[in-house]
Amino acid sequence: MKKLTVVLMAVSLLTGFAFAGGKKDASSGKLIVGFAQIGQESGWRGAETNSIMFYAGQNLDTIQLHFADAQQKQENQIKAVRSFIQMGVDVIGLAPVVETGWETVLKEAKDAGIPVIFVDRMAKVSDDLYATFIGSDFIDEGMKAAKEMARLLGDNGNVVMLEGTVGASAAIDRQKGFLDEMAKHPNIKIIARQSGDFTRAKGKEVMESFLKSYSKIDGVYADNDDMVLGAIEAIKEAGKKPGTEIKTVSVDGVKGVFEAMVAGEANVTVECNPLLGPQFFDAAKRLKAGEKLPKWIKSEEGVFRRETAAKDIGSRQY
Ligand code: GYE
Repeated sequence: MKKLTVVLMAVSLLTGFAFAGGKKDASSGKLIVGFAQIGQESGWRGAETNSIMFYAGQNLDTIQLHFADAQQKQENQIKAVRSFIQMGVDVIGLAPVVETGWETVLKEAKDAGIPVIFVDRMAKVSDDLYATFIGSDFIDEGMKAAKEMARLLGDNGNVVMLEGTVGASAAIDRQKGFLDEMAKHPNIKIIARQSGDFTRAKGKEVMESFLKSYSKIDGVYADNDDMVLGAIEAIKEAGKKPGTEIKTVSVDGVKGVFEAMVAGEANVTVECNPLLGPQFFDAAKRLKAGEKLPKWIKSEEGVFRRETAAKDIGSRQY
C-alpha cells in the first residue's frame, strides 16, 4: 500500500479529460507514456491499474507516466488521448471501452507520429492505426467457460447470461465463444441475456430480475467475476444456493471469486490476466526504439475450479 501511494504521487493523474502534467520534458530522456484507462468498474481493472502504476513507480528514473481514468466514458478516453498527443508523449496506451468510434482520434495520433498500444481490449480499426494489442483471447475464454458450464450441468439445464459493457470487445467475443461452444450442447438452454456493465452492482440487479422472471435457473455465466459476485448476493437473497442449486462460471480470476469458491458459493473462473504493466512498458520501450511488434501479444491463462480453490488462492496475485 505504501509503495502504491508513492507511485500515485509520482505519476500524473488525469481524471476523465482533466489534464494535469504539462508539456513533456524532452531533455529527460525518459520514456514518456500516456495511458487512457477505462475506469474502475471491476476488481480486474483495479489489478491492471495497480500493475501499470507499480511498474512505472519502480522505474521512475526511466519512465514518466501520465494516467487518465475515463470513468467508463469513451468521450473522456478520446479527450485523454488528445491531451497525450498535445503533450507529445512517446507512446499512448489505450484500453478501448468499446470497439468502435476510434478512427478520428487514432488518425490524429498517427499524424503526430505517436504509436498506440491497445491494452486488454481491442478496437475495430485498420492495422495502420495501432502498433499492437496486448491482451487475451476472449473467444477462447468464452469457449472454456461454456465447456465448464456444460460439465457442471451434466449437459442439461437452463442458463442465464450476465453480459459485460455493450460494445466492448471483451464482452462481444466472450459471448461469441460461449454461445458457439454452447451450440454443441443442445440440451442446455440460454433462457436470458442482459448486460450488467461489468460491475458487481449491476450484475446483482440483473440477476434479481432474472430470478423473479424464471423459476428454473440452473447456471449463471457472467462475462466477468464482479458480475457473478453480485449475482451470488442476489441468489442468496432469493433463498437459493449459489454454487450448488445455481452453478456459476465467470471470467477474470479475481480474489473475490476464489473466496466464493472456497466458501462453496461459486464454481469456476476462467483466468484473464490483468498484470500487464511489465509487458506494456516493454512494448512501449521497443516502439520508442523504432522496433516493429507483432499485432497481438497474447496473455496465457488457465481455468480454476472450486475443487482446488483452497490450494490455488494462496498463489493468486490479484
Ligand atoms: O474482464 C473485466 C473488466 O477488458 C479484459 O474488463 C477486460 C475486462 C475484464 O472490466 O472485469
